[in-house]
Amino acid sequence: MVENLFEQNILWSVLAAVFWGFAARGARKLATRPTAVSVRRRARLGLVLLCTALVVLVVRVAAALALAGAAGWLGGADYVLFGALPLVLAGAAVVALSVPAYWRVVRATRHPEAAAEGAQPPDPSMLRQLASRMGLVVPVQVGCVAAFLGAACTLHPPTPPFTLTLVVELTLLFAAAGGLVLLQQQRRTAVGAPDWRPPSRAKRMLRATAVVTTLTVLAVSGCSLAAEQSRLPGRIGGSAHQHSFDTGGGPSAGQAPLRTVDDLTGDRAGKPDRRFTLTATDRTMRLASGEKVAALAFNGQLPGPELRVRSGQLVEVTLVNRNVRDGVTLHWHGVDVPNAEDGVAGVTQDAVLPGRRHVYRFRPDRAGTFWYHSHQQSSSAVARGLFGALVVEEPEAAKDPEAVDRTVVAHAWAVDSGGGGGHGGGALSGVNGAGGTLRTAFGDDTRMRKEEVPPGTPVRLRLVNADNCPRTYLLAGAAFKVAAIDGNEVSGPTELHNARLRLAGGGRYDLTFRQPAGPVRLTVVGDANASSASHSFEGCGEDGAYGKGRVETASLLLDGGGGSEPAPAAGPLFDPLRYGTPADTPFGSSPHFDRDFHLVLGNSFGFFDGRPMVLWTINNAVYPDIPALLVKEGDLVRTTFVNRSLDDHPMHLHGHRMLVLSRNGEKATGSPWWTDTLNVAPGERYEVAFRADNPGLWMDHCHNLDHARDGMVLHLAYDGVSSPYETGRSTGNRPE
Ligand SMILES: [Cu+2]
Repeated sequence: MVENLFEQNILWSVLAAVFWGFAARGARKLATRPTAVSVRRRARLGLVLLCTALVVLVVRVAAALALAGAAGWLGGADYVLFGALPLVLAGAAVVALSVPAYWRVVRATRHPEAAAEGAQPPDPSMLRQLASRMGLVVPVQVGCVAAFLGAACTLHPPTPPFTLTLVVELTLLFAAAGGLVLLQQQRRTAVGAPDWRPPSRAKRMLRATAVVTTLTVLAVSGCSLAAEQSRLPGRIGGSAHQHSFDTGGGPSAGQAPLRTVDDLTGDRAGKPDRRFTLTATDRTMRLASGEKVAALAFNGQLPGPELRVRSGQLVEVTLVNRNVRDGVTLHWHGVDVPNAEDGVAGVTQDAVLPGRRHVYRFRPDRAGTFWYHSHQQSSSAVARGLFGALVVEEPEAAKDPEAVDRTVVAHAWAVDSGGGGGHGGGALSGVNGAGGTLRTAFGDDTRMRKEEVPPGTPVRLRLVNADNCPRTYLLAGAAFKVAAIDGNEVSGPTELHNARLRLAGGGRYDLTFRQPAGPVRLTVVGDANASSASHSFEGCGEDGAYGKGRVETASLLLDGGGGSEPAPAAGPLFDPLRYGTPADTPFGSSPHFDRDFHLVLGNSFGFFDGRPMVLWTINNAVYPDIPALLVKEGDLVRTTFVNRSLDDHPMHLHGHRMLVLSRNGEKATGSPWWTDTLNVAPGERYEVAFRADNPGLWMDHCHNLDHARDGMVLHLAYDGVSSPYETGRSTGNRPE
C-alpha cells in the first residue's frame, strides 16, 4: 500500500509538471492568436487544458495526503509540504483568477459568430489586452513553476528539518511570481499596441532554441554538480566533531568524558577459554554439487567453520588474511561485544590486509545463535563466503548426548560467475552484487541433505539467513516451537503446525521439536537477491519468491525411519509480534524514553559517489550525510522505522539488541521480541527500544548489504566516543 502510494506520488508529480507546462504555454500564447476566431478556439482549448491540469493537481495532492495518511506524518510530510503545498497555493490562484479571466475571453469572442449577422467584431488590440491579462497568465505560470519544484522535491526529497527548506521553496515560488508579473507587464504593453505583429517564425524558433538550450545546460550542469557533490571524500573520519548529530530530543554532545574506540576493548589480559584462528583466502572452491564458486573462504570452508563456545567464556579469535586483496575483518553479528572488538573497517579498526592478522577478544554473555562475517566490503565479502555460524551455548548446559543440534546456514552462492565475483550493482542497487547464477544452499549443499534421526530425539535447528533478502522457511512433518529469535530465548513458545517462517536477511531462528516416526523436512524458499539477469527494478519480492516467479530452494530431511516425505508447509506466516507469552522486560511497562529517533527508509533519485542511481535513503539522505544518532550511556532510546520504499530493509544495530514495541501501531503482545536485525517490509512501521549500555561508535545499517554499500548506513554514537579510524577511498577501509 505505502510503496504503491510512493510510486503514485512519483508518477503524479511528473504528470503534474507536464500538464502544468502545457497549460502555462497555452496561457502565454493566447494573446498571440491573429484573429478573434482563433483566440476563441484557443481560449476554449486552454480552459480545457487548465481544468485537466487542475484535476492532475488534485490527484497529486491526494496521493501525498494518502501517503501521509498511510505512513503517518513522519512518512509523508516531505511530499505534502514540498510536493503538494506549493501546487495548492498556485492552484487556488488559478481557480480564483485565471479561470474567470479565460472565461471572459471566451465571452468577449462570441462576436465573431454574431458578426455574420451584422454585429461589430471586437477590436483586435483590445482582445489581445484581454487575453494577456496578468490574472490569466501569471497564476498558470506560477502553477507550472510549483509543479516543477514539486516534482523535483518528490524525486529527490530534501532532508529534515524541513522548516528552512520550506521557507526557501516558498520564497523561490513568490520570487518567480514577482518576476513573471514584471515580464507579463512588459509583454502586455507590447501586445496591446494597435500595430503589434506576432514575431516572425525565425524569431520564434530562435527563442525556443535559446530556451531549450538554457534548460538543457541548467539540467546538465545541475546533474554534474550533484554527481560531483555526491563523491565520497578520500577520508571520512570517526572523530566526534566530524559528525552531524541527531540528538533525538535529548541533550547535545559534549557532556561526557572523551574516549576513543581503542579504549573500549574486550578482556586483553585474561587467559582465553577458547582460541580459534580464521584464515581468509581468495580461491576458487566447489560446492557439494561440484559447481564452482569464485570464493573468499575462511579456513578453506564454505561457509567458514562453525564456532561453538559457552556463554561467559573468554573467546579469542585470530584473523589471518592470506591473500584477500581488499582486506578482511570479523564482525560478531548479534553478539554485544565491546566496541573495539566489533570488526567494522574504518570505524573500530583498519581492514586487515594480506599477510596481516588481528586478534579479537570478547566474552559472550548470552547463549544463542549468532554469526560472524567480514565487515570490509561486506556486500561482496559475505556474498562470496566470508562468514560462518557462531553458536553460544549455556555455560553449564548438561548436554543430552542423543540430542540433535544443527546449525543450518542458508546462503545463495554465485556459481560459474567467471571469477572475481565483482561488485556489480549498477544503476539500480536491487541488482545482485555477486554476478553469476545464484544457487541456494544450506551450508555449501544445494541438494537435499538427508540425516537419520531416531524417533523421539529432541532436535534443535538453528536457522541462519546469510543473505540480503528475507527468506521463507518451511518445516513440515512435525509440530515445532520457535525457541529463540536472533539469539534471544522466546518466553512460552507454543507449538506451530505448518507455519511459514520469514527470516530477515542476517536474522536467526532456533526451532525445536521431537523427531516423529516419519521424516521432517526443512526447506528454504526464494532467491538471495533480485535476479541478476533482470534490468528492471526488482526488490526482494513477496514471500521469498524473488524476481518473476523464480523460486530456489534448499532442503534438509531428518528421517525418523518411517512414513513418506511430507509436503512443504503452507500454513499461515509466523508472527513474532503475537507469539509466546508476555514477560517482564528491563524497561518496565510504561517506560520513559530519553531519546526518540525517527528513521524513514525511502527511495530517491540521485547520485551516490558520483553514480546516478535509485538511492536507498534514511530520512532522504545517504551515507555519510545521515546524521549519527547521539546517545549517552544509560539512555533508554526509542527508534521508529517507517519503510516507504520499494524493498525490504533488515535494519541491524551493532552492539545492542532492540525490543520491538509495536508494528503499524499494534502493540507487541507475545513474548518480549528482542532482535538485532529487524526486517522492515515496505509499508511497515516499527517502534523499537534499546538501552544504551555499550559505549562506542556503532553501525546501524540495512543488512541488505547491497543497500548498505550504496549508502544505507548511519552510526549510533555515544557522546564523547571518537574513532581514530577512517573510511574513504584513500584509507582502504570500505566497511560495506
Ligand atoms: Cu535496505
